[in-house]
Amino acid sequence: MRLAAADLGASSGRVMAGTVGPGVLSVAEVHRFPNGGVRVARAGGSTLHWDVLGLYREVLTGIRAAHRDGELAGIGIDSWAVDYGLLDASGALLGNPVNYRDSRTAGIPERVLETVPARELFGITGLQQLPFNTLYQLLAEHDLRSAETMLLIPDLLNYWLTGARGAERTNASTTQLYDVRSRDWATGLAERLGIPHRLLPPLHDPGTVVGTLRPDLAAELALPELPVVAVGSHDTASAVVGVPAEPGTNFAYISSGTWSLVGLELEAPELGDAARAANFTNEAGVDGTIRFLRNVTGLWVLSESLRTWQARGTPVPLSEVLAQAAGVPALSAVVDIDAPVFLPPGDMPARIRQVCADTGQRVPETPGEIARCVLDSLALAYRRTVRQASELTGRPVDVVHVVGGGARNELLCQLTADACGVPVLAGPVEAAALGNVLVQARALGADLPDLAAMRALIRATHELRRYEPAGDAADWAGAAARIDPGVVA
Ligand code: LFR
Repeated sequence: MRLAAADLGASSGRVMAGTVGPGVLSVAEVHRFPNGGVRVARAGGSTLHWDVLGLYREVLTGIRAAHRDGELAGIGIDSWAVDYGLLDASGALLGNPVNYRDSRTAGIPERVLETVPARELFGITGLQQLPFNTLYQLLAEHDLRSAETMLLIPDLLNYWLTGARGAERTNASTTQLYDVRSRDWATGLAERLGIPHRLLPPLHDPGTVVGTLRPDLAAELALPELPVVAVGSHDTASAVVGVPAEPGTNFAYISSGTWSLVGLELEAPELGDAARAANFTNEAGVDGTIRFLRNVTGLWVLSESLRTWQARGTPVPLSEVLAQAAGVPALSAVVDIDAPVFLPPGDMPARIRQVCADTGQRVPETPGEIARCVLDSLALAYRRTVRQASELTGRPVDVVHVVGGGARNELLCQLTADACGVPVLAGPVEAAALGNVLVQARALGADLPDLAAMRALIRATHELRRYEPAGDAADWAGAAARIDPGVVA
């Protein structure tokens, strides 16, 4: 069975052609395109948007390209979470979707917490506090009166493909308007905060066929009226499907890309005070699982650094930066990579230097030193998060699976093993696309009864790379104490 999987990340999107059959699983990229924020002026400032029409066009180009090389049986889209388009009563898009790194929600979380205390909000939604949660973004809208429906990005693209509107559960669970226990919209919460619940469309599970390509669109693209399947439409949910863990192992995962999503797969949400205080989230996974994880600022800081050097007219290729970083002594300077200062786009090398100077450390200067600081700091954040996840749930972690683009970064994988003190199994790089095609394949009749079967197929068809922990654990404990003196190693 051939399937088109569109996987849209914050920095790039791609359409992959996937093949699934007994003992067969592969994905091949047929179309890749850049993505990112587009800043435009408004009265008194500017807003950071996405180019959602451009993304739709690229997805169509990719689907056509995938079909050209062999009959497709279905289409599935996953993307980053939380962002959305608003439709009016006629189904027309109202305004251009705003990028979650825009600052429009400044001050809003604090206001919400005055109405709904943090403990209550977490008790309902199980969600981490991030300034860009959909709830906060909706409250930053100037006017919701003309809006009839809110569609998260993959649901919006599915709507344009099929004409069918709905909300796929894994992504809906990132809105902070979803009740993680009842698995329904938290309509009471929405009403209390002044968000009309008509905005929240009917929910469906990953694996639902949402519709078929609109006849006029199919004709325009010279495609059959293919089924469009709601996959784990949150990219992280698809990536977690793609974590090739052996049944019965105590594993943590890191879905490593623009963000690093670090956590465990649970059967039920963990809604205790300690989880809330540690800012863990309980996002819905495929097949009723819970993604108990924390957002660690990921390779974003490195990609923004590369962008800064490029803009300065001193571009350095990633491979060269990483080679230089490997030669820099370990843990010379570390930062709390999750600090809010690293969230908005901008000159990351300058911010890193500033933080290192402020904390009395050796200030990294060269691209290699900056990159080393980022990678050491990421590994340190992984160490902290894996330990916290284990403590909060009482589950040991014996292995860390790294999936996504970061699985290619050998230095980072080794540092992750060293910092966490357990082996790292790296790969597949294409976990999100694989999770996307596996859920589609099952919806369209493939014999993949559960996550275990899907993961077994990944293990049988993809090679993983193993990194054993090395070095002195005390060095990591010391570095942890450097950025957070409250931490007891
Ligand atoms: C990763 C991701 C994260 C989400 C962030 C913002 O691509 O989807 O899971 O917290 O992007 O949407």
